[in-house]
Amino acid sequence: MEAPWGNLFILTGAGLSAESGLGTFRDKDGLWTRYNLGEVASLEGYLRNPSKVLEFYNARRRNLEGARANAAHLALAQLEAAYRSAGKSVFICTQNVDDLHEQAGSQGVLHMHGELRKARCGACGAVWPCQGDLTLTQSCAACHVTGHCRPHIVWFGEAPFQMDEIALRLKNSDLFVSIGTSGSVYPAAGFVREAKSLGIYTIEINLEPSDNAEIFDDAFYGPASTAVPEWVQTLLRELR
Ligand code: BJW
Repeated sequence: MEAPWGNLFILTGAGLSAESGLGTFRDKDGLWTRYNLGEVASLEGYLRNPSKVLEFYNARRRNLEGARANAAHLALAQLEAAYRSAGKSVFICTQNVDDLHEQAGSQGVLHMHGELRKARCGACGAVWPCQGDLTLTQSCAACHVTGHCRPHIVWFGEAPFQMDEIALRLKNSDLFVSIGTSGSVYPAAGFVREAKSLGIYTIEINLEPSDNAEIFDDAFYGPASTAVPEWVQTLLRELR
């Protein structure tokens, strides 16, 4: 396939951060093998037992404290900087709620499923940075209502963030790359089909074939910390 590309749309998932010690959702030791996703990742679960849901995300936030961007995050940031200098663009749309892309130096990352280090008021919608634990006794700094603080996370049944911006970026890209995602959660899992229908070349980089593997034009399988830097080096060589 003709390269180098002009505008890259990169979709990332839990597999990208797995080697930073954050774990995935659906692998054999994944979060959903230990927790009931309906209980901890839905509005209904939160309304039934808010303390349990806040504690689930408080523990995840604490776990994030020691996490460092790995070679895959760093390679994507390097790719973005090189593309920018060459007048091209790399857009990262992540399903991840960690901040490892930002830690690696990527700019303008879109977190379609929210961010662990932000909280939101369920009453007025105000969003603020959140480093420590969220509790039910906290009140919102904007509307002063107590007991409605929640993590700034997109739960099942809720609309992912900035879908219009995502659609626009996808339409304007000429290469779609999916990294470290099982392709089982929509709407993100549908992006590859959308890209194909727009005539965009598609690549998957994952530990193993995802649920959508047969749709991609090309694929590289292996741990993200080696597969992503190798792929990035190929693109950087083509750029020179
Ligand atoms: C490695 C690796 C290494 C490991 N190197 N790789 C029926 C049909 C279609 C849709 C639906 C349906 N029923 C319900 C729906 C909709 C629903 C949905 O998709 N459900 C499915 C379960 C079927 N979706 C929603 O409800 C979404 N909202 C929605 O659709 O609203 C309607 C709407 C759409 C558009 C516009 C307006 C309105 C919301 C989804 C919210 C997802 N939330 C979660 C949890 C919150 C965040 C958190 O707590 O952290 O987001 S679920 C969880 O899954 C998390 C992730 O972002 C998401 C995706 O998971 P991901 O990243 O793919 O992780 P894994 O574990 O699944 O895969 C990891 C992969 O990495 C594996 O393949 C490994 O092999 C690989 N890997 N180690 C490289 N070292």
